[in-house]
Amino acid sequence: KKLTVAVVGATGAVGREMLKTLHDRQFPATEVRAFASARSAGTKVPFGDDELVVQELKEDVFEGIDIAIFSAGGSTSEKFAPHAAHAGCVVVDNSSQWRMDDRCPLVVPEVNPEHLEGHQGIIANPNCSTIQMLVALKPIHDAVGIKRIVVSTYQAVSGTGQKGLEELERQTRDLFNMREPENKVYPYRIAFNVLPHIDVFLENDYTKEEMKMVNETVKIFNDPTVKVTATCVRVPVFYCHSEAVNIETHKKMTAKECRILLSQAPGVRVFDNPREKMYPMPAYCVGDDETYVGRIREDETIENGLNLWIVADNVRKGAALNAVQIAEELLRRDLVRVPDRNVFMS
Ligand code: A2P
Ligand code: 11C
Repeated sequence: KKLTVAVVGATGAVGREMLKTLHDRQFPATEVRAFASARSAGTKVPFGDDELVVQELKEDVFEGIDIAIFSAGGSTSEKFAPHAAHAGCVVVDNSSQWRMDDRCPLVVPEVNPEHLEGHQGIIANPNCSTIQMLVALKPIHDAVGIKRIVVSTYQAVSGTGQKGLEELERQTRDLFNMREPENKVYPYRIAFNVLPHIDVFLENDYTKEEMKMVNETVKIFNDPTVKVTATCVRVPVFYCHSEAVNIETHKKMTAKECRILLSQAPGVRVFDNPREKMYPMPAYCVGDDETYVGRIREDETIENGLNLWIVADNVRKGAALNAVQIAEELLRRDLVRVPDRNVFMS
């Protein structure tokens, strides 16, 4: 059966990984098309052993496309996703544009795949920091109920896309060559530095990235009683976000019980043996699909609490892989269709 898939933003850091993920997982597409801005039209991007010619994204390109996976920024999604849905093409969107829209399910396949039922044409892929945290916390929430989450992140520059990767590389080179590094992407130097600032500051003095973790968690868990507070930090690492997570639960769970529970959880790999110096680190998790969890300890300052250290490849599970898994789940559930093509056109 014919199945045409598009990657929008195919020249970007996430878009390239999406093409690689579709190929590696042998996604059953009969045709894959690559789109980006007019700047890249006619250039080529790798797809397995082949190359795809990049086409310019326009409003009328979606006719005949069944699924479009977007990773081209919020404004591109805002403008083009409704046209895709209008053409009967189901959108899986990696930007923050549609995440909190009531019409759009926000899905991590290991956590809330059932939210895909009844979708109206646009499905949102959560923020990378939220995805890896919830893959690890969902089994704990189901077992003992999570009351409160306190999270601090250590986020890689690839979260900013290709330009973030280039900035860290260039600044590192400049410093080694005794040149003053220029800040083009971040407000301050990222090489050999740490920035407690991701995305824009909001009225409440939190950043947008921090509030994404708060609001997306409530929507994905479908549980307004879960309290989340976050500090999001950019570190000079190319790939993989790390998170120090403290949770308070309704019922007691020991560290040992947590290790056993998570070792059976989908998408999770427990990597935790202090005596053997085993704990997850970005340099060793790059390119992997799993969310790694280590440093599992009981919080000795409260009755029912745990500390965890969670690491995952932000470009893979945090973006490309999660989006492709959503597409796979849509196929499995026979949901590759748009019931009403006008929902997003007003
Ligand atoms: P292009 O390379 O043509 O600019 P990253 O997050 O790594 O910076 O990648 C962003 C992706 O989004 C790129 O593929 C980029 O294409 C694409 N993109 C940015 N703006 C647009 C637009 N207006 N229309 C289509 N694609 C866009
Ligand atoms: C970062 N988490 O690491 C961001 C990237 O809302 O999709 C993804 C931003 C988003 O900078």
